[in-house]
Amino acid sequence: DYTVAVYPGSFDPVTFGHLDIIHRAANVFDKVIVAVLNNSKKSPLFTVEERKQMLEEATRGLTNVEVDSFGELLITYMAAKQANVIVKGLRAVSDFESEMQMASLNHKLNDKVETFFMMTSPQYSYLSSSIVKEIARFHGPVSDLVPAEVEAALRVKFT
Ligand code: COD
Repeated sequence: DYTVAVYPGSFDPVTFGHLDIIHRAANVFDKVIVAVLNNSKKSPLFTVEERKQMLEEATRGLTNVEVDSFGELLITYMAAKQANVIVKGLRAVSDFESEMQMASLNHKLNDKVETFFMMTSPQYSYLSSSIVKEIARFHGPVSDLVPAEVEAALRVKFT
């Protein structure tokens, strides 16, 4: 069976924590679609197009990874893509509650869909897009947290 996995998120912006999950998922599943949520309740720093472009650049070497966006229920998007697996990353216990809720709800909406969780690599356990934006806003160093293109894009936003 050919397994298509969707890794959904805001990716505002993509970090080394996200990229670690993408690389590891690409080793396990036949195809990984990184799906950027369009129309988030959060007001994003980067547009969907900007977020997609940064993801595309960062995943260029990965032949079975595709970058896309979606603006509907995840489960609706997955059906259109004929994907049955959702990939999520888990950092701290604090991620667990909402991820558990989403996984259960998505499974209720479509019981063919399974959510697979990957534990963060320890060196990225503290890393989130919000913390990156916070540091960049105050012109702190983010080169260990995000790819160089993202660092440059953050510098532009915050000058
Ligand atoms: N290490 C490991 N994993 C990480 C790290 C890290 N350092 N940083 C982030 N992650 C993981 C997150 O745990 C998450 O799984 C993923 O990467 C994306 O993270 P974010 O922060 O970019 O994205 P979120 O959490 O804002 O994304 C939320 C979704 C877009 C997935 C969710 O809101 C959704 O599915 N919305 C669509 C509408 C829908 O279907 N709603 C009902 C859902 S039940």
